Amino acid sequence: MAMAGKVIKCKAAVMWEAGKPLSVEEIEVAPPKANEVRIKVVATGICRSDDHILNGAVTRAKLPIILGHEGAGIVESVGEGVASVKPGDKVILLFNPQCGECKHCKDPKANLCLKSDVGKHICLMADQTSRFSCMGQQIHHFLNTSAFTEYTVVGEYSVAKIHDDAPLDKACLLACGFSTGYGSAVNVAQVTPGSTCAVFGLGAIGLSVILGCKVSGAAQIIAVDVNKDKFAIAKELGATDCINPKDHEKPIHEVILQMTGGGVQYSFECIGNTDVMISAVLSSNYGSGTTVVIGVPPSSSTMPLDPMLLLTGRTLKGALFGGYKSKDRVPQLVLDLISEKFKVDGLITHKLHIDDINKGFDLLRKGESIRTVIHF
Ligand code: PAD
Ligand code: ZN
Ligand code: ZN
Repeated sequence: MAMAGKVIKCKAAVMWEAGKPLSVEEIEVAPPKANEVRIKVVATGICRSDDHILNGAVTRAKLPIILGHEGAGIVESVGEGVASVKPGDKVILLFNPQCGECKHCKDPKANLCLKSDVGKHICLMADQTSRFSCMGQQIHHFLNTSAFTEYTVVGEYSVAKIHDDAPLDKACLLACGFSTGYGSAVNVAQVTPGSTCAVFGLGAIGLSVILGCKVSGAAQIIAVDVNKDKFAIAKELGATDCINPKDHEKPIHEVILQMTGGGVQYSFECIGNTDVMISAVLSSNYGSGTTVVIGVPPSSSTMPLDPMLLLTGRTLKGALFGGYKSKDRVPQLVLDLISEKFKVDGLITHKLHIDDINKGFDLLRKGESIRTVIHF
């Protein structure tokens, strides 16, 4: 490849400061070092987890930084020792990596690879340096991925080769939103046929939970959101009931207990609001209910929960990336997308050029978009 081994100059959206819009700049992207891969990003979704950093609710990332983690693209060049991908391959970025060697990768029940930067926020490559610079300044990496740039560099454990027929503008949602939600239902909760479910928050995550509940054969799927504009798409994807806490005087868990004669078997928090996490537990069945926490709360949050709720047979769990081991499972999910076992089209409401990325964040904050997919 023409640029292999050389610095590439390209466009990227840089976050210099929390609470300010991203700044689209020309940056330099260094070539990949050993066990690293340089990728031309083709499409990337805007996830609420990017906005948590940008709006300052989550304060752990190092600045300046290139956000974005829901990306798909094509390998440009590879460093020494890379065996699983080659230039020209279609790939998906893995914010939740799979190195295959750490204690968690070797545990069939765990999916949180120790190479993950979630909760650590080192925001650098494995050798503690960055491959990005802008106007002479080092720019940090986000969640081992950084997708709001035409070219990015990631460790080999943070990228999966996918089928050549994959439509990258849709497959990018499998890098986060879709897989996280769908896997939370299918994998983490293991929703059973004929069961009752409640899904709190109808963004890409919550709507993908609905898809997972439906494919698992749930009989009742109650969708909860404060924005009634989300209800049409929720119904289209499989929700049987849509309820808005603003329409009820009593707490929403009491409404759900009444609707279900004692609570749902599975509830999912897909917002990142600790009060709603408690509502989700309170909505679950006495004796057997399971609640899965997916939403990322603001930094330093805690949650007062009556332990009697757990003693009386409820289970509270949480997971990243739908519990999937990413490098193993994402290529399979892409095959299911190609064969139309599921569709993500309904989740993509907007497509914007990287120059207009701040408009994408405005749409998300106003509740007008599900996923905006950025192209370059
Ligand atoms: P989103 O902002 O598109 O969707 C959230 C939805 O919740 C919106 O429709 C809101 O209207 C709704 N909402 C807000 N407050 C309330 C409330 N009090 N009651 C009911 N509904 C409410 O976000 P998203 O779908 O992109 O992400 C959802 C969360 O999941 C967010 O916190 C994100 O950071 C987290 C996430 N987790 C993982 C993971 O691996 N666990 C991955 C990706 C995203
Ligand atoms: Zn995400
Ligand atoms: Zn690992």
